[in-house]
Amino acid sequence: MATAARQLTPLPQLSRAVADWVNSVRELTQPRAIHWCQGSDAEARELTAQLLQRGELKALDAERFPGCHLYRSAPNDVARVEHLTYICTRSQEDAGPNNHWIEPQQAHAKMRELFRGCMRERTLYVIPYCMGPLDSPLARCGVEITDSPYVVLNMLIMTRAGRAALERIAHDGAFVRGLHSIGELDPERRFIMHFPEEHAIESFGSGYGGNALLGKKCHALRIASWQAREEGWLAEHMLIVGLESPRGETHYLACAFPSACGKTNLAMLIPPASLPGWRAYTVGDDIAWLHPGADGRLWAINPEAGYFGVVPGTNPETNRNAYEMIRRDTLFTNVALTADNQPWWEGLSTGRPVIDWQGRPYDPAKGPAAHPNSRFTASARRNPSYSPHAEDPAGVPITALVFGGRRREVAPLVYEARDWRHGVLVGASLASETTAAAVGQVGVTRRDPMAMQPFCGYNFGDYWRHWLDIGARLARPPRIYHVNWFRRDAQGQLLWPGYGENLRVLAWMLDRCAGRAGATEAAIGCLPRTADLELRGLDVSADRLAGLLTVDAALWRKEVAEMREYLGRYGSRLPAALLAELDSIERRLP
Ligand code: GTP
Ligand code: SPV
Ligand code: MN
Repeated sequence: MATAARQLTPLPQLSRAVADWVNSVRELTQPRAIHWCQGSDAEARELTAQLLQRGELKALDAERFPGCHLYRSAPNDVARVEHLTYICTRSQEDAGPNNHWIEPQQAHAKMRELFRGCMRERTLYVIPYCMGPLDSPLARCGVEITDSPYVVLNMLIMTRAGRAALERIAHDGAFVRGLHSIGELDPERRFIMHFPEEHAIESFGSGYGGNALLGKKCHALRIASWQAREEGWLAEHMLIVGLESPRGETHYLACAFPSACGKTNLAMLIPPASLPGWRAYTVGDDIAWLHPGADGRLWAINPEAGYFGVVPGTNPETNRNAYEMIRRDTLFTNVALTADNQPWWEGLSTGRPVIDWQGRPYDPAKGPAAHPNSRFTASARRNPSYSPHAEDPAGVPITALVFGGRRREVAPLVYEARDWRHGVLVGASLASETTAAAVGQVGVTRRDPMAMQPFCGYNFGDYWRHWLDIGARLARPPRIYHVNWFRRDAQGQLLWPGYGENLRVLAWMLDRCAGRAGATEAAIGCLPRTADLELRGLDVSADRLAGLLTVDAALWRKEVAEMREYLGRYGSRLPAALLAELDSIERRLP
C-alpha cells in the first residue's frame, strides 16, 4: 500500500535512481512526511528549532556558548555496538574472522521486518551527501535515509550534504545506500548491517554516532574499504596533519590510532612554546582516503567536513584549538551541565557539574558527570588550525604513516619500520586497550590491526595483501612508524606528557624521512636515541626517557608469539610476506 506521504520540500528531479529507492523505502517504512535535505543554513536552523520545541535539544548558555546545543541519547545507546555490527557478503570467507557475518538475503529479510512501518508517525529525511570535497575525483557519494532529525543535524555538519551532493550523484550515477531508523532504541532490536557487494547499509535501533551517522564509519570505512580494494586505494581510520617546520617546509602525516586513542588531539596539535617555528595544520581527524598518485607518492583526502570528537579531556592545556572550536555552533552529546547552563565534562579545571549526562542531579557515586564517550559535533571550518589545503581536490601528499596504540607496556614511544613490507606487519600488529568509544569492557588489550578491527569491510588477510600491493605501486612510499603515547611505569604513571609534546616525536620522523636524524637499530625497527630527539624545554627525566625507549626482549618474544597465533587465524588468506617479516623480527630478538 502506497502512503500519501507529504513532500516537505520538492523532490529534486535529479537522480531517478535515488527517487526510486526513496519510493521503495517509503512504501516499506510508511512515513507521515518526506523531507529532502537541501543543506542550507536555514534548514539546519529550522530542524534545530523543531528539536528544541520537542524538548530533544537543549540550548546552552547563549552568551558563553552561542549556537551550542545539548542532546542526550538514550542511556542504553551511547557508543558503537561491535557485537551488533555485521558484514554481509555472499561468502563468509570474504567477511573474514575479523567480522560478524550473516548471509545477505537472510540479513535483508531480518532488517525488512524491523523497518516495516517503523516511520509511521515520523518524517523520513533524505540526506544526499558527498564524502570528500565536492570537486574532488577522490570523493564518493551516498544517500542516507533516516527518521532521526538529530542524525540529520550531525550529517549536515559532518558531510557535504544536500542539493550539491545530489547534483554530483546525478553526475556520478552511483551512490552508497544507507537506510537508518532509530526504531524503538531497543538493544534487542538493534543491528548495523553492511552489504559491501551492494554498496548498501541498513542500520536499525540506535541513534548514536558511528551506528547512525552512516556517512562516517559505515560508509567511509566499511563500504569504502571494499570499494577501495576494487578501485586500488585505501580507506583508513587515520587523521591527517600537516607540520610546518622552522625551515618553512610542510609535510603531511597520516596516523591510525584506535577509537579514543588521540587522533583528534594529534590532528589539532599545538606545538610547545619551547619549539618555536613549528606550526600544525589539520586536514582530517578520523578518516583518510589514500590514493597512489601519478608521481609515485601517496595522496590523502579527508572524506569528512566536521569532527565528531571525544569531549572528556578537552581543555586549554591539552587541546586549545578544540577547546576554542567547541565554544560556538557546536552540538554536544551526553555532556553534563553547570548551574548556569554551560556544558561540563571530566578534565575541565573550571566550573562544577550539577546535572549529569542523563539529566539527573549530579552524584559522584553514580559515575562520571559527562559520559566517557560524550562527543562534540563541530564544523571543520571552525577549527583554528584547519589546513588551507584540506579541501584541495587532489588531496595532500603523505610523507609518513603512523600506527599507534594505547599500551601500558611493550610498545616503546616510537619506532620506525625498515620498509613498506615491515610497516604493513607493524600496522597488522597494532594492539590497544579498549576504550569507551564502543560498548563493552574498557582497558582490555586486544589486537586492532591498522586501528581497523571494528571498521574493515572485508577479510583482514585480503586487506593486508591489498596494503602490500599498494606499496608495490608507490615509487616514493611514505615511511611507516609506530608510536605509543600511553606507556606507564611500574607505579602506573604515564611516562610521556603527550598532546603538544608529541610534536617532538613527529619531528624526529620527518627528519628521518629527510635523512637528517639518527637512530639505533633494534630487532623491532629503528628507535631514536635520546640525543636524536629534540628535548629542549621538555620536563621528562632521563630515567623516564630510557623507560620510554626500552625494548624488553622477553615481552617482545611473547608479543611475537601472540602475533603468530593471531595471524594464523587468517589461514590461506594471510600473505606469506607477513609471516616472513615476523620470522625476521624473532630472529633479531636477543
Ligand atoms: P575517536 O574519535 O573515537 O576515533 O577518537 P580519537 O582517536 O580521535 O581520540 P581523541 O583525540 O579524541 O582522544 C581520546 C582521549 O585520549 C581524550 O580523552 C584525550 O584527552 C586523550 N588523549 C589524546 N591524546 C593524548 C596523548 O597524547 N596523551 C594522553 N595521555 N592522552 C591523550
Ligand atoms: C570511533 O569510535 O572511532 C569514532 C566515533 O570516531 S563513532 O562515530 O561513534 O564511530
Ligand atoms: Mn574514530
